Amino acid sequence: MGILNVTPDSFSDGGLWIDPARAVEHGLRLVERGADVIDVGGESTRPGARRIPYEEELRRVLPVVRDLAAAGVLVSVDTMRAGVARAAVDAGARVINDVSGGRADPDMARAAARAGVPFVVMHWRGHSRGMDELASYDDVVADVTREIARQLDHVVGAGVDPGQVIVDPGLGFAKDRDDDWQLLAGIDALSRLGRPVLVGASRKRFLGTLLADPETGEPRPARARDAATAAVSALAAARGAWAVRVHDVADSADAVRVGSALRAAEHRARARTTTPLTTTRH
Ligand code: PMM
Repeated sequence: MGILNVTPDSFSDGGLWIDPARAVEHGLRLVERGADVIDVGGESTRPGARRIPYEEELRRVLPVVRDLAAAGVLVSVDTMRAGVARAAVDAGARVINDVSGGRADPDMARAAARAGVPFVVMHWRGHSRGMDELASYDDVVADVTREIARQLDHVVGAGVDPGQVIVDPGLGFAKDRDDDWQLLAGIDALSRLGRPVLVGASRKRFLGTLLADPETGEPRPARARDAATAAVSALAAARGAWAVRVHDVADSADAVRVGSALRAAEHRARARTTTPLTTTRH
């Protein structure tokens, strides 16, 4: 899943694609580089970000969704607003990606149900301005899995087909960096909810901290975190993630192939060890 932030202030690509024509061009480039889905968002969710007006979000997102969909691209809309999701689906979006998992807007689950498209339910505890204070867990993997399961029940209760739900641990959203690593190590627990898992690690803080300058302790700048992002993509695919949401698509597309090949080899090896040692041939 290629990221297309049509925002002036996203943490790593803010301002680059605010012009709709350039945004569409970039989306098409990401498809050429191997993206299966382009995730178009008009509102930054970086830590501390303020919300933008509804009309502004619509104005940013709709022309880009419309043009990419018309070009045959599978478009996902990254929004917490039911109205934006509805308008984007009318304009051709085929996935709704709500970082709040239906919690920010009480109409979202119903809108997703009516739209009948895949719906990403991400783990979320609150809006960006105060989310860092909400990063408190007893056992982050168990707590996040339980909270997503509760949200899954909620959206299914509102009419969403459970077969259309994709779950996402929400790396960096009300998580500290150890939480992010724990959640990556715990993808299996999330997979046991029986839904495809989406992982969004691209250029996030926990990678910047991991790669900090050894002399100064300065985190690695966001745009120099793509190799680490690709490494996470390989590991996520090896652990059975359904998709990774990334800025730099080409390297992650290769990395996902590496991870998937490893996973397939592991399955074959397991199948061999569980096959009876002696077989009778007729
Ligand atoms: N992260 C961001 C935005 N949208 N959607 C999903 N499903 N999962 C994520 O982890 C996620 C998201 C923030 O990152 P960005 O500002 O680089 O887009």
